[in-house]
Amino acid sequence: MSKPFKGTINVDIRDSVPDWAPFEPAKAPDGAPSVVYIVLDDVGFSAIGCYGGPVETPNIDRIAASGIRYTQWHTTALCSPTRSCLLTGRNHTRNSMACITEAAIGFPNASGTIPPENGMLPEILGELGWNTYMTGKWHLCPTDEMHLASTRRNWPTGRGFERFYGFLGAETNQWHPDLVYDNHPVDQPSQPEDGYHLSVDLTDRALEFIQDAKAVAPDKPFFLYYTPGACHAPHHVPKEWIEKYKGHFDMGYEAMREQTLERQRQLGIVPEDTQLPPTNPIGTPQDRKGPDDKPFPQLDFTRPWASLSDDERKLFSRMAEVYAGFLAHADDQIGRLLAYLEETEQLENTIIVLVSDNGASGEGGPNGSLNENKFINQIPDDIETNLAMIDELGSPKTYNHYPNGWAMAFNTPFKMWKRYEFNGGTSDPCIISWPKSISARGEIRRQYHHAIDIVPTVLDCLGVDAPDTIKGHVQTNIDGVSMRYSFNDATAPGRRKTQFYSMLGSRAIWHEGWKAVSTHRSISGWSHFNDDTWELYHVEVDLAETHDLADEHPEELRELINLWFAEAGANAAFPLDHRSAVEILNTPRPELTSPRDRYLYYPSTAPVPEAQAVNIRNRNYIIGARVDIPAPGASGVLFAYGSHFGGHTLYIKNNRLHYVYNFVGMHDQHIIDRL
Ligand SMILES: [Ca+2]
Repeated sequence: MSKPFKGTINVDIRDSVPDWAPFEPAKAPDGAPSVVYIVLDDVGFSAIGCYGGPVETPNIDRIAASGIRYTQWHTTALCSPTRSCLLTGRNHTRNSMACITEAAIGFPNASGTIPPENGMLPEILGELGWNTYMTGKWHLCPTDEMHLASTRRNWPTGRGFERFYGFLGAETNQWHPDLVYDNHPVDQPSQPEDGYHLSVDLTDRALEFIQDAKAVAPDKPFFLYYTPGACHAPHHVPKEWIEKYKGHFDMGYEAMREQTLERQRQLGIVPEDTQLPPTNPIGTPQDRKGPDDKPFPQLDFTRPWASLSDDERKLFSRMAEVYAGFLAHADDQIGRLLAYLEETEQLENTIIVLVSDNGASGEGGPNGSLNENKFINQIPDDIETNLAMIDELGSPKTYNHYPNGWAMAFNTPFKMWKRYEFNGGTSDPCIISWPKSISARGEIRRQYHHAIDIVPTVLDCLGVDAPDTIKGHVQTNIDGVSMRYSFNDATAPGRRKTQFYSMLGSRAIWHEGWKAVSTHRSISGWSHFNDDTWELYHVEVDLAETHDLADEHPEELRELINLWFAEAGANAAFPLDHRSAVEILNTPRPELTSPRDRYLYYPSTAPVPEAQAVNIRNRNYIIGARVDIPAPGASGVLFAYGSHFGGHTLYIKNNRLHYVYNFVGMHDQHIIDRL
């Protein structure tokens, strides 16, 4: 609420007394800390060093060494939903983010539009005197609002960020990203051959944003939301980072899981007696079918390492090396951020929260891929073609993802991966450091918490109450609880009692150390939710969900399932959507303009995103271009859509008109005609 004017107003200013208080922007209290969120993508529980992983992450480990890390911290099983929790403190379904924004449906639980009544941390802190910056992945804007004719209500600048540099969607090419600066797309500042990589660019901008304001107001604190594309696919990284890991994964994913578990035991990340669940814990296409004889999709089947050919092992190992290099490179960029904060003596009073947004990703399927567009179009990757490209993996020539066996390994000791409500989808690293106030150094915390608890934790640390209204919108209650009680007390009883989970047909409920979880295969189209098989685990002592107690405790299981329905109802979780990816992505959605027969594009305008661009699939079309050719020998592109990995283009070269149709990067149809 604005303050009342307490001056005196008369006809003549000389007889009047000013009062600036109602007009001044808020100032943060003296000595208020800055806040940095570092949100890694699809990194899962056990890739990074301080969680026992095989990837060297000295900078992330340094954050852990100067603070605490949680071993029972959780997320939703996908990107947008978790990010909505991290910024609002509400459950994903209450944020209308039951799934990713691309999967929006016309229901309150999954519209892809976070209600303004669920205010975001930057909206709160910006009004209280913090600068608010974001660099990286947003993924909280519906697809039909990611263009220049759109309202910016769901862009970062529409939700409280004063400055933004990054990308709006789920993923982007790390060598050639779809960059947006504040409210419009921009070209990348340099090319890969000149050393460009998105993780570096995002870090440059983060430092620039902070320094720009510090030059003017050195004591003004900031909130930085730093969300690199790493390590979501495509796994892109300079080759020297990949080479560091040459040979490190030759033992295969099952063996790597054993090694990681051993390190986790030594570090105290998991109890000594933790056992590994089997590979393919919910079945395989050979031994399991859904209701109505629906098949178990191939995507979520892991091929045993022993069954692979030598060539396959070579290729799969390289894919893990690329991923490891990508993560190590991201860690190096985090190091630049830390070095800046240290040099400028800000590190001591900055609250750093580092998390992964969900478990490691199984989207590469059993064999991995060199071009995700093939996978999306259900075209199997061909091992010989991929092997021929092995030295190019991670370069601008690939759009790659590792096989799901590595997702299993990077989620050690858990079952399954991203999309699933087993701990492999939802149990993630959470590291918090604030040297000025957290006295613990490198300690482990075992209290059970969730992404919704981060906003209340930050507000608690800053001494800020969540506002009743934000820009006139009466605020809803926050679901999360503050984790601050556990900062300096490893043995404090946990303050979270219950947490419900729901993602793409997979469901779970955690309550006071026990967890019920359905084995419903995600995006299966199986339906019959009332016939789901539920398993029961005492996760307080069985983190890896290896001893199903459903038969021993049927009444307790029934109570937990009932609690799931109660929580799901309270959190507006229905309807459940577990249709196939194709059905979900093709759901009719509102469009600003309806499809037309004629699209007119002008030179020198901004790129038009795919969802709004002319759709030439499965139809005849004519491309006409009115061109002035000033002199013989002119060349250049008239129209281009897509990239190296799929698309089409019309251009002039050597006095000839060329048209290329590039089907998912594999079949070039090339027509040449005279001008
Ligand atoms: Ca993610």
